[in-house]
Amino acid sequence: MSETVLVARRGGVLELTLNRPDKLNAFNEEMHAALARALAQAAADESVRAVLLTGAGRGFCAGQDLADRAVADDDNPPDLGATLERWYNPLIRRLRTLDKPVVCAVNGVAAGAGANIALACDIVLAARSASFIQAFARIGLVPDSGGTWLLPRLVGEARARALALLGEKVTAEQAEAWGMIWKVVDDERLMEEARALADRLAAGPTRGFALIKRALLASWSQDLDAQLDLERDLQREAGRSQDYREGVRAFMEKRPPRFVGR
Ligand code: LHQ
Repeated sequence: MSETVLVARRGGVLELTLNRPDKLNAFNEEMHAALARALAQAAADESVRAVLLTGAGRGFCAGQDLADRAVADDDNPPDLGATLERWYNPLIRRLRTLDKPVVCAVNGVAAGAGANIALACDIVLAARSASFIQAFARIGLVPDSGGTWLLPRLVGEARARALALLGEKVTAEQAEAWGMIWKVVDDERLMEEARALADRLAAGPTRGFALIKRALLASWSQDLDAQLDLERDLQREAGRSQDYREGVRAFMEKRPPRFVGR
Protein backbone atom coordinates (compact mmCIF):
# COMPACT_ATOMS: atom_id res chain seq x y z
CA MET A 1 0.00 0.00 0.00
CA SER A 2 1.25 3.47 -0.90
CA GLU A 3 1.67 6.05 1.83
CA THR A 4 1.02 8.85 -0.67
CA VAL A 5 -2.73 8.65 0.00
CA LEU A 6 -3.89 7.80 3.51
CA VAL A 7 -7.16 5.89 3.51
CA ALA A 8 -9.24 5.76 6.68
CA ARG A 9 -12.67 4.33 7.18
CA ARG A 10 -14.95 6.22 9.60
CA GLY A 11 -18.44 4.75 9.66
CA GLY A 12 -19.92 5.18 6.19
CA VAL A 13 -17.23 7.67 5.16
CA LEU A 14 -14.00 6.87 3.34
CA GLU A 15 -11.52 9.59 4.26
CA LEU A 16 -8.69 10.13 1.79
CA THR A 17 -5.70 12.31 2.64
CA LEU A 18 -3.21 13.33 -0.04
CA ASN A 19 0.08 12.71 1.70
CA ARG A 20 3.22 14.22 0.18
CA PRO A 21 3.29 17.20 2.53
CA ASP A 22 6.91 18.22 1.78
CA LYS A 23 5.78 18.77 -1.85
CA LEU A 24 2.48 20.39 -0.86
CA ASN A 25 0.89 17.10 -1.96
CA ALA A 26 1.83 17.57 -5.62
CA PHE A 27 0.89 14.57 -7.74
CA ASN A 28 3.37 12.01 -8.92
CA GLU A 29 2.26 8.78 -10.59
CA GLU A 30 2.37 6.82 -7.34
CA MET A 31 -0.07 9.25 -5.70
CA HIS A 32 -2.34 9.17 -8.75
CA ALA A 33 -2.41 5.38 -8.70
CA ALA A 34 -3.11 5.31 -4.95
CA LEU A 35 -5.96 7.80 -5.27
CA ALA A 36 -7.44 5.88 -8.21
CA ARG A 37 -7.39 2.68 -6.13
CA ALA A 38 -9.01 4.40 -3.15
CA LEU A 39 -11.78 5.87 -5.29
CA ALA A 40 -12.37 2.48 -6.92
CA GLN A 41 -12.72 1.04 -3.42
CA ALA A 42 -15.21 3.79 -2.53
CA ALA A 43 -17.22 3.03 -5.67
CA ALA A 44 -17.25 -0.74 -5.19
CA ASP A 45 -18.04 -0.87 -1.46
CA GLU A 46 -21.75 -0.38 -0.88
CA SER A 47 -21.15 0.44 2.78
CA VAL A 48 -19.10 3.50 1.80
CA ARG A 49 -21.74 6.22 1.43
CA ALA A 50 -19.60 9.37 1.24
CA VAL A 51 -15.99 10.30 0.54
CA LEU A 52 -13.96 13.02 2.23
CA LEU A 53 -10.85 14.28 0.43
CA THR A 54 -8.22 16.46 2.12
CA GLY A 55 -4.48 17.06 2.22
CA ALA A 56 -1.78 16.45 4.84
CA GLY A 57 0.33 19.33 6.10
CA ARG A 58 0.03 22.98 5.15
CA GLY A 59 -1.17 22.52 1.55
CA PHE A 60 -4.10 20.78 -0.09
CA CYS A 61 -2.40 20.01 -3.41
CA ALA A 62 0.07 21.92 -5.64
CA GLY A 63 -1.05 20.08 -8.80
CA GLN A 64 1.39 18.14 -10.90
CA ASP A 65 4.80 17.48 -9.33
CA LEU A 66 6.83 19.60 -11.69
CA ALA A 67 10.03 17.73 -10.88
CA ASP A 68 8.33 14.55 -12.09
CA ARG A 69 7.42 16.17 -15.43
CA ALA A 70 10.67 18.03 -15.97
CA VAL A 71 11.15 19.32 -19.47
CA ALA A 72 13.34 16.72 -21.16
CA ASP A 73 15.05 18.70 -23.92
CA ASP A 74 14.11 20.76 -26.97
CA ASP A 75 14.03 17.76 -29.28
CA ASN A 76 12.17 15.55 -26.87
CA PRO A 77 9.43 17.53 -25.09
CA PRO A 78 7.21 15.66 -22.61
CA ASP A 79 3.72 14.67 -23.74
CA LEU A 80 1.60 16.42 -21.12
CA GLY A 81 -1.56 15.37 -22.97
CA ALA A 82 -0.66 11.75 -22.28
CA THR A 83 -0.36 12.56 -18.56
CA LEU A 84 -3.82 14.10 -18.59
CA GLU A 85 -5.28 11.18 -20.51
CA ARG A 86 -3.68 8.62 -18.22
CA TRP A 87 -4.22 10.26 -14.82
CA TYR A 88 -6.00 13.58 -14.44
CA ASN A 89 -8.94 13.13 -16.80
CA PRO A 90 -9.98 9.76 -15.35
CA LEU A 91 -9.69 11.28 -11.85
CA ILE A 92 -12.03 14.17 -12.66
CA ARG A 93 -14.49 11.81 -14.37
CA ARG A 94 -14.33 9.48 -11.37
CA LEU A 95 -15.10 12.30 -8.91
CA ARG A 96 -17.97 13.63 -11.00
CA THR A 97 -19.58 10.26 -11.70
CA LEU A 98 -18.96 8.52 -8.36
CA ASP A 99 -22.41 7.49 -7.22
CA LYS A 100 -21.89 8.90 -3.72
CA PRO A 101 -21.12 12.43 -2.53
CA VAL A 102 -17.54 13.68 -2.29
CA VAL A 103 -16.71 16.38 0.24
CA CYS A 104 -13.44 18.24 -0.20
CA ALA A 105 -11.75 19.88 2.80
CA VAL A 106 -9.22 22.31 1.33
CA ASN A 107 -6.75 22.69 4.19
CA GLY A 108 -4.26 25.00 2.45
CA VAL A 109 -3.14 26.13 -0.97
CA ALA A 110 -4.77 24.37 -3.93
CA ALA A 111 -2.78 25.17 -7.07
CA GLY A 112 -2.90 24.07 -10.69
CA ALA A 113 -4.61 20.73 -11.12
CA GLY A 114 -4.90 20.66 -7.31
CA ALA A 115 -7.34 23.57 -7.44
CA ASN A 116 -9.48 21.97 -10.11
CA ILE A 117 -9.52 18.57 -8.42
CA ALA A 118 -10.93 20.33 -5.34
CA LEU A 119 -13.53 22.17 -7.43
CA ALA A 120 -14.60 18.92 -9.09
CA CYS A 121 -15.76 17.55 -5.73
CA ASP A 122 -19.43 17.86 -4.78
CA ILE A 123 -19.18 20.11 -1.73
CA VAL A 124 -16.03 22.12 -1.08
CA LEU A 125 -15.14 23.50 2.35
CA ALA A 126 -11.97 25.54 2.71
CA ALA A 127 -9.94 26.62 5.71
CA ARG A 128 -9.86 30.41 6.08
CA SER A 129 -6.11 30.34 5.35
CA ALA A 130 -6.53 28.24 2.17
CA SER A 131 -6.27 29.63 -1.35
CA PHE A 132 -6.88 28.64 -4.95
CA ILE A 133 -4.42 29.38 -7.75
CA GLN A 134 -4.89 28.62 -11.43
CA ALA A 135 -1.10 28.42 -11.64
CA PHE A 136 -1.02 27.03 -15.18
CA ALA A 137 -0.46 30.26 -17.14
CA ARG A 138 2.50 31.08 -14.88
CA ILE A 139 4.36 28.18 -16.53
CA GLY A 140 2.87 28.49 -20.01
CA LEU A 141 0.11 25.92 -19.61
CA VAL A 142 -3.67 25.80 -19.95
CA PRO A 143 -5.96 25.16 -16.95
CA ASP A 144 -6.65 21.44 -17.04
CA SER A 145 -8.43 18.85 -14.92
CA GLY A 146 -11.70 20.46 -15.96
CA GLY A 147 -10.62 24.01 -15.09
CA THR A 148 -11.72 25.64 -18.33
CA TRP A 149 -15.11 23.95 -17.99
CA LEU A 150 -15.67 24.39 -14.26
CA LEU A 151 -14.40 27.93 -13.74
CA PRO A 152 -16.76 29.83 -16.06
CA ARG A 153 -19.66 27.83 -14.68
CA LEU A 154 -18.72 28.49 -11.07
CA VAL A 155 -17.58 32.10 -11.16
CA GLY A 156 -18.72 33.44 -14.55
CA GLU A 157 -16.83 34.25 -17.72
CA ALA A 158 -15.13 37.50 -16.64
CA ARG A 159 -13.60 36.07 -13.48
CA ALA A 160 -12.75 32.75 -15.14
CA ARG A 161 -10.80 34.55 -17.88
CA ALA A 162 -8.86 36.73 -15.48
CA LEU A 163 -8.10 33.85 -13.12
CA ALA A 164 -6.90 31.63 -15.97
CA LEU A 165 -4.81 34.33 -17.65
CA LEU A 166 -3.34 35.96 -14.56
CA GLY A 167 -2.94 32.92 -12.29
CA GLU A 168 -3.62 35.11 -9.29
CA LYS A 169 -4.30 33.71 -5.86
CA VAL A 170 -7.95 33.62 -4.76
CA THR A 171 -8.41 33.55 -1.00
CA ALA A 172 -10.88 31.10 0.53
CA GLU A 173 -13.13 34.00 1.52
CA GLN A 174 -13.10 35.37 -2.02
CA ALA A 175 -13.80 31.89 -3.37
CA GLU A 176 -16.83 31.60 -1.10
CA ALA A 177 -18.07 35.09 -2.01
CA TRP A 178 -17.80 34.22 -5.73
CA GLY A 179 -19.63 30.92 -5.35
CA MET A 180 -16.53 28.95 -6.30
CA ILE A 181 -16.84 26.85 -3.14
CA TRP A 182 -19.55 26.09 -0.59
CA LYS A 183 -18.09 27.49 2.63
CA VAL A 184 -15.10 28.92 4.47
CA VAL A 185 -14.41 27.48 7.90
CA ASP A 186 -11.96 28.61 10.57
CA ASP A 187 -8.76 26.61 10.19
CA GLU A 188 -9.02 24.77 13.48
CA ARG A 189 -12.62 23.72 12.76
CA LEU A 190 -12.13 22.56 9.15
CA MET A 191 -11.84 18.82 9.70
CA GLU A 192 -14.52 18.75 12.37
CA GLU A 193 -16.98 20.49 10.05
CA ALA A 194 -15.95 18.47 6.99
CA ARG A 195 -16.37 15.22 8.92
CA ALA A 196 -19.76 16.28 10.25
CA LEU A 197 -20.85 17.10 6.71
CA ALA A 198 -19.52 13.81 5.31
CA ASP A 199 -21.22 11.89 8.15
CA ARG A 200 -24.49 13.63 7.41
CA LEU A 201 -24.24 12.75 3.72
CA ALA A 202 -23.26 9.16 4.56
CA ALA A 203 -26.48 8.84 6.56
CA GLY A 204 -28.52 10.17 3.63
CA PRO A 205 -30.39 8.61 0.71
CA THR A 206 -27.29 7.54 -1.23
CA ARG A 207 -29.21 6.32 -4.28
CA GLY A 208 -31.02 9.65 -4.50
CA PHE A 209 -27.74 11.54 -4.12
CA ALA A 210 -26.27 9.56 -7.04
CA LEU A 211 -29.25 10.51 -9.19
CA ILE A 212 -28.90 14.18 -8.17
CA LYS A 213 -25.25 14.11 -9.27
CA ARG A 214 -26.24 12.61 -12.62
CA ALA A 215 -28.95 15.21 -13.20
CA LEU A 216 -26.72 18.17 -12.35
CA LEU A 217 -23.86 16.90 -14.50
CA ALA A 218 -26.17 16.36 -17.48
CA SER A 219 -27.74 19.81 -17.13
CA TRP A 220 -24.68 21.54 -18.61
CA SER A 221 -25.00 19.82 -21.95
CA GLN A 222 -28.79 19.66 -22.35
CA ASP A 223 -31.65 22.03 -23.08
CA LEU A 224 -34.60 22.34 -20.69
CA ASP A 225 -36.72 19.83 -22.60
CA ALA A 226 -34.08 17.14 -22.43
CA GLN A 227 -33.42 17.92 -18.78
CA LEU A 228 -37.12 17.62 -17.92
CA ASP A 229 -37.13 14.19 -19.57
CA LEU A 230 -34.07 13.19 -17.61
CA GLU A 231 -35.62 14.40 -14.32
CA ARG A 232 -38.69 12.30 -15.11
CA ASP A 233 -36.56 9.19 -15.63
CA LEU A 234 -34.38 9.75 -12.59
CA GLN A 235 -37.35 10.57 -10.37
CA ARG A 236 -39.00 7.36 -11.52
CA GLU A 237 -35.91 5.52 -10.34
CA ALA A 238 -35.70 7.47 -7.06
CA GLY A 239 -39.36 6.76 -6.40
CA ARG A 240 -38.64 3.02 -6.43
CA SER A 241 -35.94 3.29 -3.76
CA GLN A 242 -36.28 1.98 -0.24
CA ASP A 243 -35.08 5.36 1.03
CA TYR A 244 -37.93 7.22 -0.68
CA ARG A 245 -40.44 4.94 1.05
CA GLU A 246 -38.65 5.49 4.36
CA GLY A 247 -38.46 9.26 3.80
CA VAL A 248 -42.20 9.56 3.25
CA ARG A 249 -43.03 7.19 6.10
CA ALA A 250 -40.77 9.14 8.49
CA PHE A 251 -42.37 12.41 7.40
CA MET A 252 -45.87 11.07 8.03
CA GLU A 253 -44.83 9.64 11.39
CA LYS A 254 -43.09 12.91 12.34
CA ARG A 255 -39.72 11.24 13.07
CA PRO A 256 -36.24 11.47 11.52
CA PRO A 257 -35.74 9.09 8.56
CA ARG A 258 -33.44 6.09 8.78
CA PHE A 259 -31.95 5.87 5.31
CA VAL A 260 -30.09 2.76 4.26
CA GLY A 261 -28.66 4.03 0.98
CA ARG A 262 -30.76 1.85 -1.33
C1 LHQ B 1 6.40 21.51 -5.57
C2 LHQ B 1 5.26 21.88 -6.28
C3 LHQ B 1 5.00 21.24 -7.51
C4 LHQ B 1 6.93 19.99 -7.19
C5 LHQ B 1 5.34 23.06 -4.51
N1 LHQ B 1 5.87 20.30 -7.91
N2 LHQ B 1 7.24 20.58 -6.03
C6 LHQ B 1 -0.89 18.34 -15.68
C7 LHQ B 1 -0.32 17.45 -16.63
C8 LHQ B 1 1.05 17.35 -16.80
C9 LHQ B 1 1.98 18.21 -16.49
C10 LHQ B 1 1.80 19.53 -16.11
O1 LHQ B 1 0.79 19.90 -15.27
C11 LHQ B 1 -0.43 19.46 -15.13
C12 LHQ B 1 -1.30 20.21 -14.29
C13 LHQ B 1 -0.69 21.13 -13.27
O2 LHQ B 1 -0.99 20.98 -12.13
S1 LHQ B 1 0.32 22.38 -13.82
C14 LHQ B 1 0.55 23.35 -12.39
C15 LHQ B 1 1.55 22.75 -11.45
N3 LHQ B 1 1.61 23.49 -10.21
C16 LHQ B 1 2.16 24.69 -10.07
O3 LHQ B 1 2.63 25.31 -11.01
C17 LHQ B 1 2.26 25.22 -8.68
C18 LHQ B 1 3.70 25.26 -8.26
N4 LHQ B 1 3.82 25.68 -6.87
C19 LHQ B 1 3.71 26.95 -6.48
O4 LHQ B 1 3.50 27.85 -7.25
C20 LHQ B 1 3.91 27.22 -5.01
O5 LHQ B 1 4.58 26.14 -4.44
C21 LHQ B 1 2.59 27.43 -4.26
C22 LHQ B 1 1.98 28.78 -4.70
C23 LHQ B 1 1.59 26.31 -4.51
C24 LHQ B 1 2.86 27.50 -2.74
O6 LHQ B 1 3.88 28.42 -2.50
P1 LHQ B 1 4.62 28.44 -1.07
O7 LHQ B 1 3.61 28.37 0.00
O8 LHQ B 1 5.57 29.59 -1.11
O9 LHQ B 1 5.43 27.06 -1.00
P2 LHQ B 1 6.78 26.67 -1.78
O10 LHQ B 1 6.75 27.16 -3.16
O11 LHQ B 1 7.95 27.02 -0.93
O12 LHQ B 1 6.62 25.05 -1.84
C25 LHQ B 1 6.98 24.21 -0.74
C26 LHQ B 1 7.73 23.02 -1.30
O13 LHQ B 1 6.86 22.30 -2.17
C27 LHQ B 1 8.92 23.44 -2.15
O14 LHQ B 1 9.91 22.46 -2.00
P3 LHQ B 1 11.27 22.78 -1.15
O15 LHQ B 1 12.07 21.53 -1.26
O16 LHQ B 1 11.91 23.97 -1.76
O17 LHQ B 1 10.78 23.04 0.25
C28 LHQ B 1 8.38 23.39 -3.54
O18 LHQ B 1 9.35 23.18 -4.51
C29 LHQ B 1 7.46 22.19 -3.46
N5 LHQ B 1 6.41 22.26 -4.47
N6 LHQ B 1 4.64 22.86 -5.59
N7 LHQ B 1 3.90 21.52 -8.22
